[in-house]
Amino acid sequence: MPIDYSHIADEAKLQIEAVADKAALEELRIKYLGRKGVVAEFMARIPTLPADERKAYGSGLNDLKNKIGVCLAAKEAQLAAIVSSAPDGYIDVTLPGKKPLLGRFHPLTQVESEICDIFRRLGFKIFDGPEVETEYHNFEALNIPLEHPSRDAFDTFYIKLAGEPVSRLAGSTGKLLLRSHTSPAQIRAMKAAKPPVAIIMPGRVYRPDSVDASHCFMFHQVEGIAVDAKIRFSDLKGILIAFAQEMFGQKTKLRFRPSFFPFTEPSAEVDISCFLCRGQGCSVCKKSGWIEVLGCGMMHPHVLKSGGYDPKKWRGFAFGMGVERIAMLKFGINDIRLFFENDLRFLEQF
Ligand code: 2NM
Repeated sequence: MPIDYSHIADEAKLQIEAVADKAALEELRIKYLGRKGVVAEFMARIPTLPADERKAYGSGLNDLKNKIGVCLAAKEAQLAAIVSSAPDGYIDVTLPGKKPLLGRFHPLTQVESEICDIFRRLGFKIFDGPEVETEYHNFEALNIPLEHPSRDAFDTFYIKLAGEPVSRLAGSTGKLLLRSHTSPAQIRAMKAAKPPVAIIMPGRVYRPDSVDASHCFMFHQVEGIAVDAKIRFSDLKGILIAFAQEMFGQKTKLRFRPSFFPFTEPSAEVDISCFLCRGQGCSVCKKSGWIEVLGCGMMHPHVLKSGGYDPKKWRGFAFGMGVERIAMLKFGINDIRLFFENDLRFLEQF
């Protein structure tokens, strides 16, 4: 019975021709012609065959061995020719290319940039501030009184300076802390610029929350302010509607609900109509048709004063949002911890 080894020969030929260096070629030689290689394995079966079949089987195998040998020799000669004819700096453009590993921005960076780009187009300037802040900038300047619960050590990371005990309750001022919102940087920006201004402030903020699917002790905010002589709540609404429609789609509707923040009066929380179910009710909007994404209001006179602006001459609006929350909504992510684990299987999806 003649035995057909041609598919093995074909496969070996393809593999050998694809090789680009001597080491890989040697690996293939061992795979096919080595002591424990493909051919040797077939050879080892010969004694188990009926005597009258051994000859045909053996000569077929010899044929296979020769064919592979010819391919190996041809490739070896080709590789040698490339090396010997290669002048310094020679690049063999016929070699298969290596796919470059493309980097990308972290999904939070992507969303933060998208938010900032929209406000930049609306005329806002981007400012930056320190993450280690003073109690004054983080609280007092923002009209957050000494006895306010957000000043408690359970809600703010205070920084212990050498030799200084950390008290649980922030009774005295003058301590350093990790900013719990980006607003303190806005006070600094106001002090550095004359009104009218329109500023946004992206960055990291810190709060000692227990970590779970929707909380982390560090997260990102984008806050903004606009100050002008006669700016009013309807300007705030217009800016936020324009932002939300750029971010979530032109059909997005906004709902302003009265709320309270120490630094704004009046204050509101803002819901967008659910971009998934268009208000019909789904799991993302918890069947309400609305999703909370922002807080906002008219700047408190105390805050204008802290920024060095005369509240009798100037008014301002302010707003703030969480970048993680918006990224989770946009990408359908259900656990905030995924952003900070740096698992490539997660990151490579964005
Ligand atoms: C919010 C909600 C409402 C806010 C206030 C200020 C500043 F600096 F003017 F005091 N910046 N951002 C603000 C107002 C932030 O986030 C939920």
